[in-house]
Formats: sequence, structure tokens, C-alpha cells
Amino acid sequence: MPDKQNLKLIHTSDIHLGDEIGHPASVEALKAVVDAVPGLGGDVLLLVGDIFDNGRVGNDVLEGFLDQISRLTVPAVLLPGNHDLYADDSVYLREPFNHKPENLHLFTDALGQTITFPELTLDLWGRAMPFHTPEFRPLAGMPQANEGHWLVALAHGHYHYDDDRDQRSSPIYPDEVANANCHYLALGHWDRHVEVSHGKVIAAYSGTPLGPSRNQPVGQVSVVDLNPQTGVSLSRASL
Ligand SMILES: [Mn+2]
Repeated sequence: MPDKQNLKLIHTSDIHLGDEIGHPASVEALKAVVDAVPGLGGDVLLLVGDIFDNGRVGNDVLEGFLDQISRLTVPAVLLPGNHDLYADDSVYLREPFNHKPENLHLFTDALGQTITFPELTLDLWGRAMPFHTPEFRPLAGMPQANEGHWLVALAHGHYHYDDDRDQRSSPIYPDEVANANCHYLALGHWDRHVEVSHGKVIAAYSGTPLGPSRNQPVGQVSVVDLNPQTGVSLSRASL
């Protein structure tokens, strides 16, 4: 078995393209993320859900997204979220995605699938959300890591703190994180960056790349270093 490689993942989520009222800087933020990937040394860009705001966004919004992704020289991997579900009327089944760039990889299986990049010694696992309910469990069925490969899981859902009594949709529980088989858990759904690591599993919400205001349209992305000697480390980069 080959040794795992040193890799750098750029992790973002919750861009909400197509919502010009609520997220007026989403196009600018996506462009800033794509611009930043080479300079940060990113080997893969992770897009962890709610990339589009709703299922009715225009084809021009979808084309604009695909144009940005095609500027990357590395793979981009997208997990649908609750605003951009993978269901019958999904944006991901619309015509523009019939000619998506080759470097864009989509999770489409509600029961979970692994997208493998052998040349990077990297396996990415996730469940494409078909509906946003308490019954949808984003981490259920995660496989074991393969020898010699990194296993990074992507999940879009609500992290339940121990004292959180509300039953939320697409829940993610602390013991599920602690017992997860992955080396890194890339989360989406929350607009702010929060680390929720447990046990040996490093887990974090990247938060949105959008900045706090029209005057500050872009914010930050998460940078995940996967190092076979020192393990997983997490940092933040301003766009
Ligand atoms: Mn969400």
C-alpha cells in the first residue's frame, strides 16, 4: 500500500447563489474562493451544501457556478444541502449540469457514496440529502477508512450539542462524530465557522465564505492540512 500523501483541502459551504436579496455577494464570494485555491495550495475544493439558495434559481446562476468551477485546475467536490437538495426537481438535474466541467464531482446517492481520487490517496464520503427531516442522518453508514488513503466525510446538517433539547432536521450527534471513521469531517449548514471535534475526529463547519456586509463582501475559508506524520490540522484563510 502506498503511504498517504500530504494534502491540503479547501473547505467552504453555504454560498446561497441565486439569492440576490439575502446573499447579494454570493457570486463575488464564490469567485474569491476559486481565486484563492491555487495560492493556498489546495488539492481539492470541498463545497458542503447550500451552494444554491433554492431549486428555482435561473439557469444563468447554474452556468455562472459551472464557469467558476471550470477555472480550477483541481477537483471540486459538491455535497447537496437542504437548500439545494438532491431530489427530483434538483438544480443538479437541470440541463446546465449535463455539461458540467470534468473537475466537478457531485454526491448523488442518498444512502452514501465514496468518491475516490487514487492519485491523491483520498476518499471522500457523503450522503446526498434527499429531504431535510429529523430522519435524515448525514453520518449514517460511513465506511471504514481504506488502508493508505485518507477518508474525509462531508455532511450537511445540524450539530446537536449535548444540552440541545430541540429535535432538528438532519441531526449530527457528538457521539456520532467521536465514533466516525473519517480523518476529517467537513460540515455545512451553519453560516459561521465552528469546530466540533470529538475524540480523534477533527470536525468543523467552514461557515459561509460571504463577508458580514456589502462593504465586506468576502470572508474566510477553512484550510485542512492532511499530513501523514502530524495528522489533521485546521486553519482559516481570508479571501
Ligand atoms: Mn443548510
